[in-house]
Amino acid sequence: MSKRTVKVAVTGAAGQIGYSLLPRLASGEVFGPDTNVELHLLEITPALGALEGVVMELDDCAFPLLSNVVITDDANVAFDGVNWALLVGSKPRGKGMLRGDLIKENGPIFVGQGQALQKGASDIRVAVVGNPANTNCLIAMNNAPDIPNERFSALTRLDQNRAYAQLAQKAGVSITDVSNVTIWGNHSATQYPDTENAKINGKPVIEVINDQEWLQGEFITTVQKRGAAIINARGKSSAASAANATLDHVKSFEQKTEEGNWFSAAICSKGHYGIEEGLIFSFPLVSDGNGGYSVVEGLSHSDFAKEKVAATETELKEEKAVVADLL
Ligand code: NAX
Repeated sequence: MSKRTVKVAVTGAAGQIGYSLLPRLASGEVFGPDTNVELHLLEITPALGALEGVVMELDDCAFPLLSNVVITDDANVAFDGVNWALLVGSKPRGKGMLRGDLIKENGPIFVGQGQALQKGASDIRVAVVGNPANTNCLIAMNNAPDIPNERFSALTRLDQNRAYAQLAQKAGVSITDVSNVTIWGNHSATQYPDTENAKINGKPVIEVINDQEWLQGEFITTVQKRGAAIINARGKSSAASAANATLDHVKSFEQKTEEGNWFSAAICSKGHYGIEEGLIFSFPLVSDGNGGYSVVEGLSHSDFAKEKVAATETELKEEKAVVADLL
């Protein structure tokens, strides 16, 4: 029987996240041993030489499932017929640059790419990693009217994974003992990593880590500011962990969610939990394993949580206002 082929576009493929992401995509770990992977790699023209070097390394990995690699500086070529588009490429935040400046710099990239995404396969799904991820996703989604809104998502999985690691370390348990952590809102310092609804070995987190001050203080700020801490320590932003989270994100949408658990990703709000419709907001999600997913409803929020969720929603509304002319 011939294998099916999944076509995956990766933008910013010559960057540091791309370098960690591509070999793992090509290895088959995401789509399984019965699926070939065709990579469509997009870069800006000056980076195409470096990208050729990365492709030489992919060749030298001799991955049995990697059926073809396309490299291009044209988004229309990159997204032609793809089933997944991973939008990683964007300009990094320069020294002294404000978040608003970054949004304005990167926004136009996602206008052109949004239009080109409409060349994708009829089942195309889009995951935005490049920052500011939620708002870039909002721009791409609004410039791709032919693609249903629910096919767009932005990455908050790195935040979720960071939260799992912090909780497991604090409680002295393994990662697999932690479940049901939610990241609400924006992939930024206003995100709200929610432990009120999370569990450790099936028990509410507060019963295992009996330290409300830590859960509402240091834990949240550690997760919110982890990206900056890594830049301080490493001199470069997170790459291996960001690539890993991107793969986890795709797997979570591809596979049926484990009974009773959920995962976090930013998707187009339909008004769940009172969040403004149309914002790209991170929610707890379950996937049916057939391309469909839904928001987990009915989770409770304390006054503390409500305030945090409102703050990250406010930030997303402000970001939306900055890019209003691109939507
Ligand atoms: P790099 O600067 O190493 O790579 C970015 C690549 O994108 C470069 O090779 C550049 O040439 C390319 N690029 C720029 N404009 C492009 C365009 N119009 N079309 C195609 N490619 C283009 O950054 P890297 O460390 O790989 O990070 C990529 C993005 O991920 C950044 O925006 C970064 O802020 C963001 N991150 C997002 C995270 C998340 O959890 N959502 C976490 C990690 C990371 O900070």
